[in-house]
Amino acid sequence: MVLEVKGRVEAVEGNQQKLEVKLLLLGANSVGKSALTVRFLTRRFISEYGDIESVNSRVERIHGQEVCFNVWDSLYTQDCEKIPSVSDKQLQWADGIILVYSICDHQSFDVVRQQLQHIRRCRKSIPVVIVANKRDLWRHRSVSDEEGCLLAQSQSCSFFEVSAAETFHGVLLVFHHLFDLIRESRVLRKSSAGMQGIVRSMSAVFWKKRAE
Ligand SMILES: Nc1nc2c(ncn2[C@@H]2O[C@H](COP(=O)(O)OP(=O)(O)OP(=O)(O)O)[C@@H](O)[C@H]2O)c(=O)[nH]1
Ligand SMILES: [Mg+2]
Repeated sequence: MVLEVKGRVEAVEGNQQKLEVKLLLLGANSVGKSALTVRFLTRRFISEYGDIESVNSRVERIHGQEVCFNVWDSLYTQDCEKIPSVSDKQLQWADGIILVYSICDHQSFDVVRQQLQHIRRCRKSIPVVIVANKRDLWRHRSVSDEEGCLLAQSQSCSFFEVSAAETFHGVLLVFHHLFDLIRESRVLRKSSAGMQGIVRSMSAVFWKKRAE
């Protein structure tokens, strides 16, 4: 069951704008999507999380600005027909995506690769961060950090290796980095919409003059 939260609002409180971002966590089973989410939301690692899909929020102040993070911790459907297990609803909802795999599970890396291909087909320029989780289990590593890095580079994503079990700060860095990417992409969208407006008005003037 998905607990829905309020839609995107940029509320104005006093003179301050409150930014709202929607982050979606995807990846195979048991890679640590819930562990990363709970770490970010509560700073805690509680080891067992159950299989509940949910959207939860946390408000933070970043560079003096209030930011509301809405985090959708998804479930991976094992139905082969549905691979890559990313719904249109999820893709339309999200402002940014965290793709998680476990460094001890090469299959989970393959799932991330498939999900990323699907995401790039549907939403070419959405900000994506790839997270290699369970770094503390490096003795059982089956995915090298070069593999993760190369995949990220080839699809214009960022890449982090973390351990939800070990540290809060590494996890915080991932969420803050994705927030920065989303903010940059919004600025870019606004300025390119502005440029398009200028080009449209200039060409209207040009065609009017030619017609005279
Ligand atoms: N050692 C270690 N274990 C982790 C780490 N992150 C998660 N785990 C463990 O991995 C198991 C699965 O973690 P979850 O967060 O439930 O994984 P998930 O991706 O949400 O799994 P599903 O919701 O079932 O798809 C749990 O037993 C966690 O305690 C980590 O960084 N290191
Ligand atoms: Mg989970």
